[in-house]
Amino acid sequence: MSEKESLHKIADAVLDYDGDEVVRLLRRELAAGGNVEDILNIGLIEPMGDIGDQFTDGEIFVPEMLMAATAMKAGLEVLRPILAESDAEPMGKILLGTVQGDLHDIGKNLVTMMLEGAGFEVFDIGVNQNPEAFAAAVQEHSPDIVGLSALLTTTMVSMRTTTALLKEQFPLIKVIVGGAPVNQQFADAIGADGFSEDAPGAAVLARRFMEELAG
Ligand code: B1M
Repeated sequence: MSEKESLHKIADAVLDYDGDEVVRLLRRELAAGGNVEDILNIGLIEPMGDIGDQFTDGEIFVPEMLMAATAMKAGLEVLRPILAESDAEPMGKILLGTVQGDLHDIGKNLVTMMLEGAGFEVFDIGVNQNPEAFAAAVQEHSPDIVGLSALLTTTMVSMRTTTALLKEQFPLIKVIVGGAPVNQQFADAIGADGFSEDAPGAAVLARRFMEELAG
């Protein structure tokens, strides 16, 4: 079987909502020396796009979307130690969360892993966090950067209120936003310092901000 075929088998297992099979195939792929980035992109992220399309087309409903997410997350947990591997001195502290009204956390979890891999100490406060919860967590952990994730067009408004509150209470803090409906234009409009469309990009952006903060 070619590497491409074996990666598509992982994707098929996500589409079959079969987390055990995802984990089994993924471990086999890693043992065979498979490329981690390809495993992530082709085996785990691509099928979630297909799941979204099936949901849009009315072929599946929320329970199926949740089962696919559970299978994908099982695979992500196998990759976590590899993605988060870092020998570097802590680069800085970053606080991450999904904004109020939004329960999507796979993208945020991926951002967490990439940031850990880039040498950041990450405080992940979870999903459905209101602006006050972000502000309280900043007070508690004193991060250099705050990252906000949103997957719904309806929760982007919470990104705006959270950014506004953080900027009012902590003017020096850098705010990064991301998630499928978010773009640079929106980030600029709400006064965020940065936007990244994916997890590796968020790590690059965060490193750049740390260099700027170091002066
Ligand atoms: Co939801 N859902 N969902 N869902 N869901 C979407 C987002 C949707 C596009 C599906 C669709 O209609 N095609 C749609 C949103 C439409 C819109 O607003 N435009 C949608 C909907 C409508 C809903 C509900 C409203 C459905 C309902 O109840 N009728 C409901 C809302 C619940 C709520 O949040 N209040 C809902 C529920 C769910 C589940 C709970 C069942 C489940 C989430 C499980 C979980 O996360 N634990 C789920 C899922 C799985 C999806 C899809 C299928 C997959 C999302 C995903 O994990 N993608 C999604 C369809 C899609 O995305 N095509 C969909 C993989 C992940 C790696 O990508 O999260 O985009 P993503 O993260 C990327 C980037 O966006 C970026 O980096 C990551 C990759 O490197 N990124 C950042 C993310 N955060 C970042 C932060 C950064 C930087 C980059 O800096 C801080």
